[in-house]
Amino acid sequence: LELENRLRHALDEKQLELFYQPQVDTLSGELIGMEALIRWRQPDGSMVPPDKFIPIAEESGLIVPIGAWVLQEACRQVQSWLREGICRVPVGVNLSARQFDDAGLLDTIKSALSSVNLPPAYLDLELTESLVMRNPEHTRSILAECKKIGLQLSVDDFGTGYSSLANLKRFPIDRLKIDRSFIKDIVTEADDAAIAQTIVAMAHTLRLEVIAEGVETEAQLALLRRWRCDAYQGYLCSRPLCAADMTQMLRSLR
Ligand code: G
Ligand code: G
Ligand code: MN
Ligand code: NA
Repeated sequence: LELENRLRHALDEKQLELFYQPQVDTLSGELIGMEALIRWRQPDGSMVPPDKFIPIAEESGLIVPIGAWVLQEACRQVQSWLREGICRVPVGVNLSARQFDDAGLLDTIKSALSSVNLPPAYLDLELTESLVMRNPEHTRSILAECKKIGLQLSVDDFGTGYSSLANLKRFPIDRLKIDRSFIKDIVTEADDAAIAQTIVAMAHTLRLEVIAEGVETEAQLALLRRWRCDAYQGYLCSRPLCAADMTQMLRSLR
């Protein structure tokens, strides 16, 4: 409860901040997108990692106003990069189940976009596999609305749930993100390599784009290239960067 009160305060006191992690094409190395990741900067400068406070935000319902802030801030930042002419890629925003069940979600998204006049294709919603499968009919109708608006849709942490790709195909999604637990040992474990390679091949059969998460080494990247995995995200390219550092990176790419 203590942490919950401090978290409520954090939102009002502007202690929350978004970091951005680049997503790059495996073959060309070109930037194709980025993921927004929330951080809580304490008054003393220390950072609380999201796994410490997102669960509390979810239980308390604070994730709804926090998530609305994340959508708003990500849209504002990308629009500012667009105006400067240094960014032409979408930003991925993570959504929790609780936000998905909130009747105001679509209005929140639309107003985040329209308040800064951001074209919807620059916003990529990241939904976990378990969120999608939890209430398939509800999910399908919301996702259909999202596609009608023109948003991008990604399935995050793919492989950790129990759904098959065939099941996912019934939803209007654009891309899969292979969970980093499957990428971690692809160089040394033949089984993990087989699973990851199969996910890439099946996703392509279903015309989904594939992003590998948690890529840390050149050897992992070499395998992903061989399998024609479209893009990756991970420390090999960059850690999540604060907005100022991301701005510098974008300027250096121009
Ligand atoms: O940034 P980090 O690598 O520590 O992220 C840890 C977890 O926190 C990730 O699983 C990510 O999905 C989650 N997370 C980060 N930012 C957000 C956010 O804005 N909203 C939600 N719901 N989860 C987030
Ligand atoms: O939303 P998701 O659960 O996919 O969150 C991404 C998480 O993965 C963030 O906490 C981010 O900091 C972390 N991450 C990103 N790249 C790497 C990486 O190369 N290695 C590891 N171990 N973690 C990573
Ligand atoms: Mn994510
Ligand atoms: Na993930």
